[in-house]
Amino acid sequence: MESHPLNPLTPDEIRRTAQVARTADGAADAVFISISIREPAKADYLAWSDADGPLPVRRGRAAIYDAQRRVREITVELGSGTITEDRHFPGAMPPITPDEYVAAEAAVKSDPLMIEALARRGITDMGEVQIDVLAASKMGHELEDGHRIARCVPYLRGAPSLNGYARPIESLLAFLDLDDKRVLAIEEYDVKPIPEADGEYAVGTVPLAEGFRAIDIVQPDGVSFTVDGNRVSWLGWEFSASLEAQEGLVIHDVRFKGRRIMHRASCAEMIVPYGTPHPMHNWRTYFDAGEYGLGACTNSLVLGCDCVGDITYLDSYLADGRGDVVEIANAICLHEEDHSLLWKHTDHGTGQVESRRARRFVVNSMATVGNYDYSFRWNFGLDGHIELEVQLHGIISTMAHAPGEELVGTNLVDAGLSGPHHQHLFSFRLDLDVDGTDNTVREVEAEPIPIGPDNPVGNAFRAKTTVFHTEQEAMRTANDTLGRAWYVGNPNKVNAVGGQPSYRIVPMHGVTPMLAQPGSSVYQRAGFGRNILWVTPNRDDERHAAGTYPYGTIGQPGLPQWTEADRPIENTDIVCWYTVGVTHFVRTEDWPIMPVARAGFRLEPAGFFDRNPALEVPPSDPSCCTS
Ligand SMILES: [Cu+2]
Repeated sequence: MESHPLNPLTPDEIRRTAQVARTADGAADAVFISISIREPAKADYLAWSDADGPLPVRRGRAAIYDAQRRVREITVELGSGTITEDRHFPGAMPPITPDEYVAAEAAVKSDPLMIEALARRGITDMGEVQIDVLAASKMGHELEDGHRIARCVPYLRGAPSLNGYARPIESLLAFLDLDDKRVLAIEEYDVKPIPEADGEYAVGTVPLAEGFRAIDIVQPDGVSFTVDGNRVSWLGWEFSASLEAQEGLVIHDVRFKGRRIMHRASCAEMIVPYGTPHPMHNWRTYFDAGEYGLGACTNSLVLGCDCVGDITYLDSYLADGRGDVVEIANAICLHEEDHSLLWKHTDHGTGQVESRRARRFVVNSMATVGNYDYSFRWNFGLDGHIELEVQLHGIISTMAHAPGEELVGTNLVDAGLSGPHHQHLFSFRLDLDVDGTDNTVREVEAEPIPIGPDNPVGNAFRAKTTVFHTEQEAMRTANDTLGRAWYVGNPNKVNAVGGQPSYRIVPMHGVTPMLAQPGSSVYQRAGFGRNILWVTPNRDDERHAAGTYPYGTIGQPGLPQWTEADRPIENTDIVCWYTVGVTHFVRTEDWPIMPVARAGFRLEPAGFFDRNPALEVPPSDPSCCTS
């Protein structure tokens, strides 16, 4: 059987891509940033999937950092072993790769300046010190010019098993040249006492409660889905799930009951801007996708812990800096969950009860980026909805305080220890193809009608509808009080009642756009966070919301730059970019480890089906339909 064109590269294909890419001019000694599939153009893919066309040519794409410190993306045609593109990204810097992180931490720990600064604070055992290697941001510091730097901050971990975030060493900062693994300078601000907070949460360090009896999830007749490679079929749904080094979990070619809904969906960038003005913290703005890699930081999931029930896992294959294959076993989990009621009614005349259980299909992967752990979950429902949920786990970033110090932009979690305010803003790139490739987006929100001839008794209200014609009209924020939602429809098709078959994007949880000021560095560099919605015409090379390589960027790359042209977006192949956000005012309950926080959005059919598409769901038990 032929391989599905959207399957990620196999280990052999990764090795072949690396081997051929090395033959490019000046690439023999290059460091590999990532190796992934160069996906077929949508037209070629659809010709294959929907029109019996030929299988698209299989291509790999190697992102490299060459000996002349140039970032390039080399496309390799795998069949012929030829290079078909060698694209340069002038001025771009690569992300911090996992192997580089380890070397960087070691370099800071062995630096004489750092050793001396710590000794002045009474810390002489470097084995007790933890160094976080943090993406540098762009703050106008002289060392940012001409160097690919990281800002590195120390914590007093004590024993290796202890939680270093309990003991930040304020205010000490090392500037590391990531290319040379050399400390360029250290900076010190106000020295503060090292907190003596208890940060432990692991088994054996906290008392455990009793009374928890087992919950077991069983599917005695087996699961209701099948998986072929990366392609999943489940009760009318079909889609592919795979892992990409930068974006993490990618969902492809989503169809329900045979109709196309979305060609591609992924996390196109995320930013974590911190909101305290202290110079030890005011530069902290992490692009966790573009500066670290959500795929590169993905965990192996564990049955019975991360996922419970009858689980199917997909392994993933990425590349390390040498171009060798890295296997992430159990990178993606696939399973069904019971999800309360789907629909129910008790006929008050006859007493007849009809109820149906909801179940949902969950695709989940999880990335640990420094102190945070993000779970990306795509949930599919029997009523045709898709829900994206980001779960935020992990340990807050911490800050130490002197007794009596005024707190600005941060909340205490323990004596002398606080967690600065921050946001997590994730940009989801949604290449929606609702019932076809050409779509139009319209905003719908509630609007009261003034009392008058159209509304004589004052009860009436309407669904105010605004069609977006060009990109700048579609830069929008959420408005929960008006129930604002965005309908993506196919204007070339008509449903049973004369409307456009549509899916609507509905915000879940409150979403606050970026709070950093227009004059700030992060407002420019992570401009996607200014809006909750953006709509652009679909372009293959507009994949990452803040540019492909955000490390050390200046200006406002990505969405703000592309949308300056104010291109038409009506009845064409469009991409919606939705900003999922959490504004995190840290609570004492977030210490020493956070209970899960959630954010996300839903895609709901709205005039896509002519009736409730879940009528056909059978009762789960005979007692669900009795009078
Ligand atoms: Cu947070």
